[in-house]
This record gives sequence, structure tokens and C-alpha cells, in this order.
Amino acid sequence: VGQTMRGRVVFEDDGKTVQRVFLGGMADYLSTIRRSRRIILCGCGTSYHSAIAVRQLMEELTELPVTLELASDVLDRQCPFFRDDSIIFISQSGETADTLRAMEYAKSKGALCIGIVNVVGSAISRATDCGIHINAGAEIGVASTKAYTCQITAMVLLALALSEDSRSRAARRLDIMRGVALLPDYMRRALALDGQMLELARTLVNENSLLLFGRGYNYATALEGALKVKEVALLHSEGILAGEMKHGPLALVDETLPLVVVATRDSSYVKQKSVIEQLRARDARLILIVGEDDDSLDRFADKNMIIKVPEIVDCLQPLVNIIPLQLLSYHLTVLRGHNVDQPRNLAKSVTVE
Ligand code: G6Q
Repeated sequence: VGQTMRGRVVFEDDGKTVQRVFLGGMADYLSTIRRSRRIILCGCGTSYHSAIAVRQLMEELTELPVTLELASDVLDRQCPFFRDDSIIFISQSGETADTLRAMEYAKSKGALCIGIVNVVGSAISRATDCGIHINAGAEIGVASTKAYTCQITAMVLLALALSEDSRSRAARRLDIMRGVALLPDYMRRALALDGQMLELARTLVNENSLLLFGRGYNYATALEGALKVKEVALLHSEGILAGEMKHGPLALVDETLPLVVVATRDSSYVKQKSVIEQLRARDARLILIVGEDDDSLDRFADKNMIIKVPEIVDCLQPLVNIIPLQLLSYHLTVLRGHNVDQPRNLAKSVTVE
């Protein structure tokens, strides 16, 4: 994440306060994006989850409609894309066939194509009109981890750059920029949860299923945590928008099924608290992700089932919250005797449709 920000986040002389965000590869295109009819975020798998994680902020800061498209679905549906659309293609490898085809399709419709790519010189990074290399470094394991957090970081910077001239958003932008400066340190602190995640993994190693509930900024955290658990630990897992709980998933809840609820303090907190109460009333086995100085949820789960994370500005919190879940899937994988770098049946770059 530090590498993603390097040279793009300009600090004041104190070295701590962020003065502005400068995105060299985007400078000539920001005004075109600001004038577009909508922004579309497009990718597959983890890269699609990073799109979900930044959607709300992108909408808030740009005041444009921001929609999401799974790359494979773009082709299946022959999505209506137009000349005045700005479409952001997100890909770690830059070679994912579905994303590449979706981008070629978007180009044929005359849309502005922006890349959020890790691999320099990859097909998507070459063919997009402009973009940001996330500079996450080589990602060796098949499961995307650091690319996820770096993709979100790059898109937060893009949202900040797009809203640079907005007076009404000035205070909010300042808050976020303060958070951006703290981010690497907060993420380092979240990595210190490793020991607790190993212990938690030991209690979950023989489970058949794990559900994760998130909402708002952390809906993506639930989806991405579940994807990691399922793809590397080979354990069935689903990420669920907490608002949908009573529309179906609640039927699965009993005293045996482990459930993770993300309840850090943002505008969804009160609603998440009520979800926790409803689950607890059904004797659910709860694992909670909460702010490190938040004791108000302690009564809902055993001490070792409460994961306390450092809290940062709401839109950056998913970058911190995903870390214990990535660590949990790592430990679950090792304990279950699987290869954490090379999950069964998967390839790092999915170059076939
Ligand atoms: C996740 C996987 C996978 C990946 C997609 C898209 O852990 O690595 O979901 O994110 O296959 O790949 P790209 O980001 O390379 O386009």
C-alpha cells in the first residue's frame, strides 16, 4: 500500500499531512471522467470485490452514478456502454480474458477505458486509454491478497483526484487524506492479529461452512473474506450483505454454524449491532470484527471470538478489516493440509473465457 501511494500522495513539509494526490497517468483524463455520464467499475473475482469496496466513496466524492459490472457478464449481456461512460477495468494480472474482452467491447462502444492493473506491460495495461499501476509487486500465490488492498488504495486516490476541485467535499477529502497517511501503519497493526487468527483457525478447522456478514463499506470485506476461505482453505464460505439476512440466510442460523459479522464503527454500525442481537437471540456462534476500543459488543461473543482492529476513516476501514480474514484463511489452509499458494483447480491468470 505504501508503494501504491509512493509519488502519488504529496505530503506537506512535516512529512505527515497529505497536501494533495497526484496521478501522473491520469492527469490528462480527469476532466473527461468528471464530465462523463457515469463511472462503471469492472473486473472479476477479487478485483470485482475491490470495485464493491470503493463504489460508495467514488459515488460520494464524484457525485456521479457509479455502477458495477462483472466482466464476464458484460459480454453475456452485451451491456449498453456509451461514448460518455468512463469504465475502470480492474485486474491484478492484466491478462484476465473476461476483463480484456469486456474492455475491447467497451472500446468498440467509444467509452473511456481506465486500467487499475498490477502487471506493467500486460494486455489490459497496454490497451486502456489511461490508468494507474498499483505497484503491489509480484503476486506469487494464486489468491489475490496484496493486490486487493492496493487496488482499493489506488481507486481511493483516484476518487480523491477526481474530487480535487469540489468545495462541498473539501472537509471530507481532508479526513480521508489524513487516513491515507495513517493507512500503512494501521495495516501493520492489523497484521499483529496473526496469533489470534491462528487460534481462531484451530477452532474452525473441521467446520463445513462459514458465513460472513458485512454491509456498506464492508460488504466487500465479507465477500472477499469468504472468497479467500473458499478458494484456499477449500471450506464452503459465503459473504452476505447483512441487510439481506432476514430475506433468506437467517434460516441457516443455528448454534453450530460459525458466523463472522463485521461491525466496525461507521454509518452502518447501529444496524450491524441489531443484526448481532438478532443472531445472538438464535444462539448463533458469533465471531465479531470490531473497533479495538469498542467494548459494547463484548457480551455477544467469547473473548477469543472478538477480533479487535484499529479503526480508521470509514472508507479505508475495509483495507484494515480484510487483513485478519486473509490471515484466518491462510491458517485454515495450512491446518487443513492444503497448499496456500496453489489452490486446487485454479490458475493465477485466467486467460480463457
Ligand atoms: C482471487 C483470485 C481471482 C482473481 C480473478 C481476477 O483470489 O485470484 O478471483 O481476482 O481471477 O484476476 P485479475 O485480477 O488478475 O484480473
